[in-house]
Amino acid sequence: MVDTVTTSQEAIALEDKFGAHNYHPIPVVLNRGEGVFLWDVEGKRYFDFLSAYSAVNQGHCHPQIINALINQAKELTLTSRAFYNDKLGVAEKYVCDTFGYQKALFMNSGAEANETAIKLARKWGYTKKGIAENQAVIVAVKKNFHGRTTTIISASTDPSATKHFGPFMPGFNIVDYDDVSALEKALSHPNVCGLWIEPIQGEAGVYVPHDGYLKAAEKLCRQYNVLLMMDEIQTGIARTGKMLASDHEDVRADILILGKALSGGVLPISVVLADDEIMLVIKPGEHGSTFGGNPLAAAVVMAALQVVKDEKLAENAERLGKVFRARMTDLMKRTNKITLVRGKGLLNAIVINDSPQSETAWNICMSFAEHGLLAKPTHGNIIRLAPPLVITEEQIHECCDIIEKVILNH
Ligand code: IF1
Repeated sequence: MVDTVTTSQEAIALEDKFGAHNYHPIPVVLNRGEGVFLWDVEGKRYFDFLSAYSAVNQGHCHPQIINALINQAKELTLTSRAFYNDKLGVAEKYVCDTFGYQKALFMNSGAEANETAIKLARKWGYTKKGIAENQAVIVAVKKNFHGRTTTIISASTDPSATKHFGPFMPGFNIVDYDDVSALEKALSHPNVCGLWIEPIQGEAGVYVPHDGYLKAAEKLCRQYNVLLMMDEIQTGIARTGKMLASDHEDVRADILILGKALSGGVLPISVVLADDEIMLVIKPGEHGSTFGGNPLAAAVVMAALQVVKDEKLAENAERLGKVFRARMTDLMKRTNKITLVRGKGLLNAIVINDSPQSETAWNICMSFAEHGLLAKPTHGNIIRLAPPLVITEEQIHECCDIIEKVILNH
């Protein structure tokens, strides 16, 4: 008999006793999601202003995505890549046509997609750029977040991601983000095969680089024959008001890395996109994963992306992001609690006027939850505010009213 929980306290106690303590969640226990809303086990309704870290851009349990999942799940869920299936090629064409690349390599988590990008860039460096074996260097930037594997954290500058997890993978040179001269210096080194960046740094607190930074990075990569590896796992799939955040500067990555909302939050699906000259350096048997490109994921990813297109979610994010930031900017004038609001589309954050070590942002998020809105601080005093992209203007104002009420009374 499977135990069920009937109260939040029971659920929290079970996780505390039997689960690893690798998170410190806001103490709400959710059991239903629909669109922009989540409900807890006591039946309280919340606006979701985290969107599972931008994985449910299409809204929770979108019926078209769920139906694609159910219908495929009744037919075939997994064959492994030892054999072909009738969905993978169709999904590969769909994502290649959607984002304008020649080849797709499906994986599962975002971290796996980044690991795939690292292997692609390195092997391209050795076989195409002529870098000496095991000498390839990937340039990354400070305050990056690309996942939790030991190779990925080898490029991290966040002590909470790296302390006591060494030794680390060599072959990364870390430079300041949003600094073109630092890029020029680093990319000119002949052993550099890739530049690995996020177009907006999500975990760092929705740090938006200066206009022109991405375009300058693309130009320097072309100049020094370096692959631009763009991690759009959090910023992609319409979140920032364009299908890709790179689209705001008309930048085309050599290796495009996607995840999260690629499945609408229904399954772990990630994909790496590149053209033949890069993607074909990996030969049969050199890379893959048991579930990568499974027919269930293939069916889901096409439904999830079709929803983004049909419902014009990028346009909605662009328009309502401006409405949201205008409300927050207005709020900022009436309180000293917020020192900054920043973001693009519906990926935004407010910076709370207190030290990162303080409990202020956490307490504000606890108060948000009491008022029916779920959000969580990132790096202490920054609160990321990122609702599903299906939100309406009326709901944006309702949520801004909640944020305003909490901040002004805090
Ligand atoms: C956690 C952060 C966000 C990502 C970017 C790759 C990945 C992520 C730009 C890895 C994942 C998630 C991971 C999750 C919390 C969340 C997060 F706080 F960790 F940093 F969103 F900002 N590139 N981000 O944002 O993808 O392997 O998780 O599928 O680890 O706590 P993944």
